[in-house]
Amino acid sequence: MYLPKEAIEDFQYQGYLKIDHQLIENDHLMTLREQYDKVFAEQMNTDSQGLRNLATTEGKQPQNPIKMLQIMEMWSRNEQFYKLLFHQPLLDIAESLIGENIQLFHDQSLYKPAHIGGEVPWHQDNGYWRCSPPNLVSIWIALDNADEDNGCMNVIPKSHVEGRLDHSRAKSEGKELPALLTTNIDNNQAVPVPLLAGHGMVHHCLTLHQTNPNNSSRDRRAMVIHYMPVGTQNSKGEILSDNLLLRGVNHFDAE
Ligand SMILES: O=C(O)CCC(=O)C(=O)O
Repeated sequence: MYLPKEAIEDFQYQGYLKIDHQLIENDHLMTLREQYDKVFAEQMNTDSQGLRNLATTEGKQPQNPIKMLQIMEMWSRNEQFYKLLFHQPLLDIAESLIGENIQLFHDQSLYKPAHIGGEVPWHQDNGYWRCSPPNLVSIWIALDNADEDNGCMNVIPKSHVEGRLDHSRAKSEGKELPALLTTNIDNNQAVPVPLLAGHGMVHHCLTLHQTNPNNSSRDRRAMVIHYMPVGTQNSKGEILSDNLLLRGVNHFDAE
């Protein structure tokens, strides 16, 4: 289902949009949760670099109980997450916002376990990526109900119009978090975006957003897919011609 004109205008104005319909039906959701847990279990049992704890500070901290867990490129690890890239309700939203020729920038799972889930500080995605033109969009999908108690998304409406801000290494109790960037902002304007499981929200790559720690007794499993229009360049000015084509045509594909 393509987004109606009013929803597209709302996204363009606010820099984010809470999708008003369920994106992942219940049976599909159960399968995704099962496979999500399977990938995490596989990664925890190997020495691979696949699983990162973004809450780990610089220097050895073996006792660090806080966990903001991330696995990149879920699509390359599990067939269900590969199929999710082509899930029509998601691609229809992406097409409504960035046009018919869509490539994957990347995907990631972001897991805040109950009681010990760490935060993700304020940032713009393009503070990390530095892509141009900055027209990428991300669909954040709740696999569990996500609310203010277990770390739903918070956004600063209209922040995407101010361009890319300077980011620096985030810190926790004075120590740097090597995997996380942040930017100084006044969060009085922050708006929480609670979502039921199977629902999603979309944000622009310049929209400021953040998630709080999960001190609740409920897990918060989420999946994010970052989409880019064909022709997007990386920070070195190179066209990302090889990224997976999800819909439409890639005029830059050399093959
Ligand atoms: O899921 C989270 O906790 C953070 C999400 C985020 O930063 C993103 O989707 O870009």
